Amino acid sequence: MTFHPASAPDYLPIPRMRELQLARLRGIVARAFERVPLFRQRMEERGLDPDCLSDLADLARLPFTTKSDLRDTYPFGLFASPMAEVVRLHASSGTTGKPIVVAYTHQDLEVWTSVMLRALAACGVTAGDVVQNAYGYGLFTGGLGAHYGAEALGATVIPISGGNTDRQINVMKDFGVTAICCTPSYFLHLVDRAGELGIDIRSLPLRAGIFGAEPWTDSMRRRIESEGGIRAFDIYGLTEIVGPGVGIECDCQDGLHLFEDHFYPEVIDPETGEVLPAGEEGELVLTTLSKQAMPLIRYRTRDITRLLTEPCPCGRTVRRMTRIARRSDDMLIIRGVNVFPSQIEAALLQVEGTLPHYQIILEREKGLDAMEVQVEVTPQVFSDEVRVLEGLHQRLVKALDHTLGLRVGVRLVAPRTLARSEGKAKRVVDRRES
Ligand code: DLL
Repeated sequence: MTFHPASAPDYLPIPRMRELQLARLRGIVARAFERVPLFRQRMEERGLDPDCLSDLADLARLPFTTKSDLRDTYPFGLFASPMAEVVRLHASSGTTGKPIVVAYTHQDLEVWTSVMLRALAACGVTAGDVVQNAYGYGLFTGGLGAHYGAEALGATVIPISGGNTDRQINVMKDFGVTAICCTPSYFLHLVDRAGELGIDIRSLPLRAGIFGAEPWTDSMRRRIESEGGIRAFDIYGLTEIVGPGVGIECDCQDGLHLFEDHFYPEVIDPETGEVLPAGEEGELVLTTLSKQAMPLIRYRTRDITRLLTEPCPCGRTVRRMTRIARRSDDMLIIRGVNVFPSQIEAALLQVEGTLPHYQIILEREKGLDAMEVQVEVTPQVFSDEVRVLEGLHQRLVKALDHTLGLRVGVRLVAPRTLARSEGKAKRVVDRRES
């Protein structure tokens, strides 16, 4: 595997890395303390100031940041740079109708590009590759994140974005694509569709896939690798921290290396908030060590993982985590889009004529996620004409599309059709195979 000079921090001796992290941590905590009122207030409530950090372990004394902090300070309340220095905004779903918004300075974009470059280099992408970037371009971080990293690496980037599967297949074939970036489920959909068109992806020059933005498994990797004739690498990231490029698998495909010179990992018990010893499974908490526009201290990702303790045979010294298989909250990822059941409920409540009884059914059709929301209608509406029901159906589809940014199926059902539960209502039935 060729070595790219930008990857040098991946191999720093561990004591050197810890020194760098501590120095950066002190700087970022001071910045957040001075510029972000919510963070300062929480530090002061605990009698803490930025000088309290004499060791990396002292980080555990600092307050957590959560998704609801981003929601409560919507849109710009956690920014630590004036808007004149903010050069990019991205956004992702929050737990209600409002998105969460994140900001980048020029320097933040450079860091993001550098970690994405290191991510692609770690899975063997080089300047000679032709990269089909099928992550969505726009407010979602996937498209632009992978784009700038691949360009900085010197690869040829095809900024095709998501969707339009037949065109994706033609481009892959005609442009000699050698690497693809998209969600793992979308890639399987591409393979299936190519088969229908009489094209065997295995006969094309494609050799690597950089797949993330949703959970997947080793059995799915085996399917992708055999049906696509490629090697499939897992990439992790989240909007709040930077976007894609927080962690990536290397050639060993055994855990994701974290770019911990920029994103400091801790694993906590999601119930108690206690930091767990290395190797134990819990919730990943990340601190951005260099983010200027929106530093996040101890951000609770809700993603469940475990840090690996053994050194990786690839020689990288940056720590690895196991792949993210689940979350400690109820967030669903549908075709790469984050969806909270609470958003669906909020959208349904905006439309008159439905009862607060609904169920979300998830299935995988031809490799793609399909979501149907079943909603009970009021007895009055139920006895109305078909025309009234159709109007209601359309309003619900619109409201959900508007809130989620995703077209989902809606089925109106008679009052008292959905199973009632004695305890927590079972809102989600997930029939997608892993
Ligand atoms: O999904 C960023 C991204 C884009 C990552 C492209 C990788 C590739 P969000 O939309 O904010 O950002 O969603 C972040 O998605 O907290 C995880 O729950 C989940 N997730 C992301 N990557 C993986 C992965 C992007 N490789 C949320 N495996 C995260 C499992 C993942 N879950």
